[in-house]
Amino acid sequence: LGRPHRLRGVVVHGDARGRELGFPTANLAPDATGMVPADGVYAGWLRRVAEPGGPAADAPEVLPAAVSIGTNPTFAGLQRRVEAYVLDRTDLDLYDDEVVLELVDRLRPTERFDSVEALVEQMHDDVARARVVLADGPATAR
Ligand code: FMN
Repeated sequence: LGRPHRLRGVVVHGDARGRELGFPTANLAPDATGMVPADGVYAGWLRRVAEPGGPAADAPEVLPAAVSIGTNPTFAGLQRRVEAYVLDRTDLDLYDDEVVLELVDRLRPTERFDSVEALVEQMHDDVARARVVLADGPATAR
């Protein structure tokens, strides 16, 4: 992607389906600022902004994530969503937090799967690839 795309927004409630799939996601409010790139699945970093409206650089936590941008066609969704699964963190509660997503690499286009099982299988693969992309850690001075 060259320079990483950045998106910023408040985490809102999605359809609460992600938890059932084994991949709970933080859904960004639809008015998230920043240029929303093409639909697809991305590897990136999620930063919790310490102070609402404050600088993202102050984020105490930088967490690796697999990010989905799209209408969730497998579930016949209509709204375009930006949602992030923080790797290995099924315990995380980010609701109402302001976060910044830094997209590092695009893994694939969004697809409509014929079954939930097929989607979940693909998500496991996405997570494995995101891990490889993010293995070197976040760039520090940006
Ligand atoms: N949904 C699709 O319909 N097609 C996809 O190709 C797709 N890829 C995804 C890849 C990842 C890594 C993640 C985290 C989500 C993906 N999704 C995809 C979105 C899921 O359908 C969505 O996270 C799930 O339905 C939960 O939605 P909810 O947070 O609104 O409950």
